[in-house]
Amino acid sequence: MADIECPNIRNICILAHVDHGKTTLADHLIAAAADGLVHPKQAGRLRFMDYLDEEQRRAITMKSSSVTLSFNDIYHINLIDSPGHMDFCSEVSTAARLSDGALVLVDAVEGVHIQTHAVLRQAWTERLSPCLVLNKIDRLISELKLSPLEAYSKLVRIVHEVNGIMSAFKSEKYLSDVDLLLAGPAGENLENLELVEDDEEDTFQPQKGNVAFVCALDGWGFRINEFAEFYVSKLGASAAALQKALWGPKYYNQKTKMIVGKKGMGGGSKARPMFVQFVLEPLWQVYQAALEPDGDKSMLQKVIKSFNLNVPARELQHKDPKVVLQAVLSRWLPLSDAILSMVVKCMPDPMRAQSFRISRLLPKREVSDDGPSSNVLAEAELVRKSVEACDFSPEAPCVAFVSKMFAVPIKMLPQRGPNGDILNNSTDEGGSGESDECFIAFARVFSGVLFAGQRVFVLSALYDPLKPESMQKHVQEAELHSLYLMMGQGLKPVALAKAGNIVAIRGLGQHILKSATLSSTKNCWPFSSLVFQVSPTLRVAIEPSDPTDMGALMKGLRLLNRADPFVEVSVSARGEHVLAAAGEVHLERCIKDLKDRFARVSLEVSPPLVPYKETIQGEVSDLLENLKSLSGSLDHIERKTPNGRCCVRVQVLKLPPSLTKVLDKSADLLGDIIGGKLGQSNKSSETQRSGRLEDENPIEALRKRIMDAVEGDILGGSEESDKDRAEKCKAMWLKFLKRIWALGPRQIGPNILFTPDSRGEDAEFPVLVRGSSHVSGRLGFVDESSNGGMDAEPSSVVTPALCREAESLESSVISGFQLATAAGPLCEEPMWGLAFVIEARISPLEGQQSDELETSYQPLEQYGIFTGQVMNTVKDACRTAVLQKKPRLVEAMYFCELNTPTEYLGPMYAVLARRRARVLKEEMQEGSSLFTVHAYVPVSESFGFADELRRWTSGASSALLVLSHWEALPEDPFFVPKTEEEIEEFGDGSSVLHNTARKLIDAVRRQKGLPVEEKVVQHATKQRTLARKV
Ligand SMILES: Nc1nc2c(ncn2[C@@H]2O[C@H](COP(=O)(O)OP(=O)(O)OP(=O)(O)O)[C@@H](O)[C@H]2O)c(=O)[nH]1
Ligand SMILES: [Mg+2]
Repeated sequence: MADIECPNIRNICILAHVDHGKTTLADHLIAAAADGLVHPKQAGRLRFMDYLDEEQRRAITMKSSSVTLSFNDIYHINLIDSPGHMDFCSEVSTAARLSDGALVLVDAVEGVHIQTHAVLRQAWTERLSPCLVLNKIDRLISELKLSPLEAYSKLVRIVHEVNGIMSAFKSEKYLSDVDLLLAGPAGENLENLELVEDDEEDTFQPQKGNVAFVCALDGWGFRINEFAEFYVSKLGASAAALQKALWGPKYYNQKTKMIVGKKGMGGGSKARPMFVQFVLEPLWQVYQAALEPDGDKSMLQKVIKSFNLNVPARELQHKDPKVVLQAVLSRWLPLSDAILSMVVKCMPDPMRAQSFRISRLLPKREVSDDGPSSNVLAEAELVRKSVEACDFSPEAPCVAFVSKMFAVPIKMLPQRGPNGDILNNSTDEGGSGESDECFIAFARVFSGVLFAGQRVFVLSALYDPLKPESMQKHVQEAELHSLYLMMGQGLKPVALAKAGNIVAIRGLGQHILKSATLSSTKNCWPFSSLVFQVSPTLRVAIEPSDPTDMGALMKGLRLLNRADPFVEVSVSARGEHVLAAAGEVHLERCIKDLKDRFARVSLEVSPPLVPYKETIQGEVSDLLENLKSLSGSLDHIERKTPNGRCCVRVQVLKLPPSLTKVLDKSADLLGDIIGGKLGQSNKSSETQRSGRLEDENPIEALRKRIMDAVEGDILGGSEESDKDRAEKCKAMWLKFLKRIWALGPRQIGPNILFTPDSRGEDAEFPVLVRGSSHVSGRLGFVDESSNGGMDAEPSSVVTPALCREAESLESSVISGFQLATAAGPLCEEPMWGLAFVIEARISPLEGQQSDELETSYQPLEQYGIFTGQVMNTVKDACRTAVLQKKPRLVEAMYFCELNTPTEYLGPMYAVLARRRARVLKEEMQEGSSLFTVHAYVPVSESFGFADELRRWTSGASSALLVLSHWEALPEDPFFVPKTEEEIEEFGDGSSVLHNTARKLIDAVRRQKGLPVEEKVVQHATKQRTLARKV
């Protein structure tokens, strides 16, 4: 590796939707370009990169892994195969970070799918140079039986669709660039506008050579370049002209021997584009000749002769026509040559790639470079420059990025070092010697040279070289034990790795949990964090079957947490060990790993812990009614503290749904704003360069989103005639936004506590706990400084002491609200999208009890208890208020994409119906018998969904699930038939009702150990008394 020049290195990954053929393609590349790892005969069937048992068993890739190829003896290609299943999409992020180019595969029959979108976005965000590979061309011929012309239009459509996706990303960037310029200081912008690149050209163009047409299963493939060269002598045109003409509406006029447009063909009906005539038709002929019983076998001989192919007679005379076909095609159009020459030609070497990936990898930091830190900054800038240049000289600062850690059994490690010396693998880095697993870092060197035995700094993503306190927390020193080249599962020891290479590093197991930056100097910024497209949502509780194995389980969970970049291990509030995975397949693999490798004990796994929320019924159109009742203060719950000194009145109403969504989505940002981490006035001129409004002034952006949400919901939902009402309603809401006291639960949730209206009076409880619109202030809805404005209470019983007491009770009211929103009345799940107005009033102590003797010490002693009482009363009142306002259960929904052949539509719909799914759209895929169906499926119904679907459709349907949104069940969980009609329809309630909401609530309550109202005997017949007759 050491003697390969940087310009001859390529780091690439293969990305695609699940099952589009990534691993099959990798097999062929490995068979052709990695010495003896895969025999050419096995290529395409071995699935070399799927070396885990679980991957072979399920036939899907679950992790990304790399292999080093050498092409034409000069190029050194690091190839990373990635998984396509949604559950493992974090592995796509880790693969993309280490690569410079991406081969994006699309199944020519199935076309673009959700994961295709996701991987294209990943490639775009990581600034990879993509090439398109249209795979499974053979299926167009032998399965769909399309004519060459039909196949051509299908391929054109796919290329067009993929380009459409890319151009959407580009225009997003274009718009944000323009925004940025327009937001800058006035005057100088307009002329700069021309600098913004409006790249209208399609990303993928077969004429440019970045699109390949392949059949990975049979090992053939081509770009139009190969055909262009072949036809030079036959058609008498230059290769460059043919290259341009072999795609798109270009025709060859046989008479004039000219390349012409459609018009030039003079309306001849047999005219077909050159790609069809010169590329697809010969291919189709070869297929027909080989596969059809009466095929013209001389056609094969013709191909063999004209291309001078060396096909052994043994293979040509094989009985299986497929073998014959493969023998000819894989020699005529070798797959690995087509792909690897495309990689070498269209993908950048590390030096060029790093020069434009730098802004994503190490974004420029805006810090003033004066004072004592200027040395640090100067060196950090030097490091950045050397990453940008991919400086691989030994003197350059050494920087590498570890994108994930993975576990390898120690016995699998190579026994000998790079020079043939025997390695001592048992001396493992402290701590993990207790297990048989060793942790290896999957990394890329971006600058300098990394060598075994080197000492480096390990910087976590939060490290800041300018903050001394960061030095202790976010940086560690480590020694690199050994370096390896990865050959799929195999590791090949190397002494050093230069910038621009992908390596595996041993010796960091104790220092890195998931990802990190390695650097030879502390004066270096950490690389930007990886972007994951989903978060782990499927949670289960785990415990050992034998309680004495608890220690082993804890150790196992620790190891699993290290070995899997995406799993989350935590301890729940009730002390359970909770494992969160991305989906069922991922979860199953984690449990298997725990049982067989990391913990090695038998485990009990709970049914999935499905998260729910609780809300109340209400439509956007009801909002105005809600608001009216609020000011009339009729519709409230009143509770008193046990000591009778405080009276709490609570009203609850539903927030506009879009507002709830905005609050939920911006939880992190809200946390920062409310916690005071983000100030109001960070709109300085330097930060304006960094990007859109979001980055520039997040508070402003959030405020705008909140206003838009309120406005959109209220005005959007109302009819033309209701415009007046809607306007009024909007004005009222905007007023309410000035009264936000707190959010809950955990200070950031999607529920709001409004400050009470101070106008109401109450003789018995004269002093109001007013609260403050603190959150409104932080969000900029009111001026924080002008907040307050408390005028003295007029009444004579109100003493300053009492006012102070009321003030000190504010935190109790907030705590009560937080507790209530964290655990609703239905099944103690968090509340969702509710607004509370809590009016807590206290009465003077003396007024009531001044005659009594205890008065003198009561205030002191009662003080602590009183705050607790207020808190509990507020909590109870809030929960009761929700119960009174038609409570509803909210469940999480998956967006589901299904693909089914027409004949299995029936069973598929049956499965969907059983799972309470809601179908959004169904679409026949053009030119095939496949239906694509989009639906929402509740998370609670999704377990075993894919398996059931497979069973009922004999494996012909596939489904992919992505977490989508929260949705309230319209059903009333407490519904009992009352009117005559209802009783007629549903029975009198004594027989089992089909109440899904109630069933779900009871299941959660049972899981949490809460009381459940159950009738155990449902159809009891009168029991006989068995009198004992003696
Ligand atoms: N007919 C045909 N089948 C193919 C072709 N390429 C791959 N396949 C089949 O498609 C299936 C999936 O192939 P894989 O290579 O495992 O797909 P993958 O993209 O690696 O799948 P994941 O890693 O699970 O996302 C296998 O059954 C292959 O045999 C092809 O060119 N033509
Ligand atoms: Mg695969």
